[in-house]
Amino acid sequence: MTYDVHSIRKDFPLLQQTMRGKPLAYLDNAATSQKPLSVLRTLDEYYAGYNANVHRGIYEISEKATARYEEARDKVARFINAFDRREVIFTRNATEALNLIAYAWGLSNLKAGDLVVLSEMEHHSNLVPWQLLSRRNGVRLEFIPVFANGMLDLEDLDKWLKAGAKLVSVTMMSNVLGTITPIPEIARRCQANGTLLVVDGAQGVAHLDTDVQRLGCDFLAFSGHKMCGPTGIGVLWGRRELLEKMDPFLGGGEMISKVEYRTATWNDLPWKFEAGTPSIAQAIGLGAAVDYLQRVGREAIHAHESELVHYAWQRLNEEFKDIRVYGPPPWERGGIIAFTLDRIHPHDIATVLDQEGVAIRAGHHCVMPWHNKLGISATARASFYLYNTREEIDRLVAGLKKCVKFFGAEAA
Ligand code: 7TS
Repeated sequence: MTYDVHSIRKDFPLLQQTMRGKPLAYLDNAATSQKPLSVLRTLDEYYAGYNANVHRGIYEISEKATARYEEARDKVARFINAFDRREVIFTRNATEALNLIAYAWGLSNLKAGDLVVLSEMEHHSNLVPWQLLSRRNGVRLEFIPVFANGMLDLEDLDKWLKAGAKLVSVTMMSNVLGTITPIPEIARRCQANGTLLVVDGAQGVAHLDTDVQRLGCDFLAFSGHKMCGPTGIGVLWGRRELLEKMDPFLGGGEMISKVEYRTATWNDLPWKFEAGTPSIAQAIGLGAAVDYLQRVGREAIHAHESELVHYAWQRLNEEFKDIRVYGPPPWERGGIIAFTLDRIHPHDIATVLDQEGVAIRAGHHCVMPWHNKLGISATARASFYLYNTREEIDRLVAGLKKCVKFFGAEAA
């Protein structure tokens, strides 16, 4: 079956609009994705038809809400091939899932001097929680270097594993360089050493066929809004034996079994980690997003994005002599491409492109330390998803040409 991007675009109402009077070319998917009608309708149906709290009401609409919420968990469990549905915990986003691991696992399993290894290209969400942990209990943080071609130095990882690293936490796909990290290989090395592996799947799960059993990691964190789902819903997947042993992250309703004034016992998995009223509509909406992505097919989506990034990489390098494109060659990356143009600030690039109806992001993309390491304050970044087209990349290139003409002439 051929990939029909034009019929896919029809599923996304937001893509039908104009921006600054021009058709919208939405190339900021690493920040958040657009939502298909099936997800929007699912949210509407919930609020208009069976809005009620879950796990507590003994009446029809509450039972329906509970059933749909738990069905969404089953869908997510199948989507990532979890061993067991109880391993899927709903959070607000990937950030909360990563914080949950740092607090609930890190605080009770790590002590001063224990080694936690991250990479140099981590998003702040997979860096600051570990810094907070380090401030509390004195764990030591070390960083696997990223080569100039955007790949991780795995020999350096081996060095830290040999030094007794207790936990490694790395991204599945870099949100700046687009690098697809070799998680199964990293997992093999961690396992052989008895080291836990956390994977930040905020970018990866939305774009790559994800099977936790094949990845071989111990925890995986991701966000619904980057994979056609609503904001306010994320997932922590973890191995059951680890989750069972962990203390809760947040306390409150739903996460308890029995409560007395001075003590309480915990609910079973996964609810032990879902304190308070959860993001009900959003979880059900995420279930609809999973259905949608599976209908299109994740391999087909990845192949489409890969073609787009090949095209973008080639056109950017051909058309601009003063361009610097960061990260690995297109065959080793996802649909993310960050670049700088000599003498033109990335924010100016984004502003000119906005006038052309092209939405990209400029800035440090919450990966400040990597930008600092390179001595740059910002990059411009285009990021693609299942509904983007070659014509939109042509419009990106045309907009950049205007930009070069405008600012290049001014700088000369
Ligand atoms: N990890 C990675 C690799 C990310 O790219 C992001 C968000 C997060 C974690 C955090 O996700 P959240 O849903 O919890 O916020 N990345 C971006 C970005 O690149 N531009 O905006 C958000």
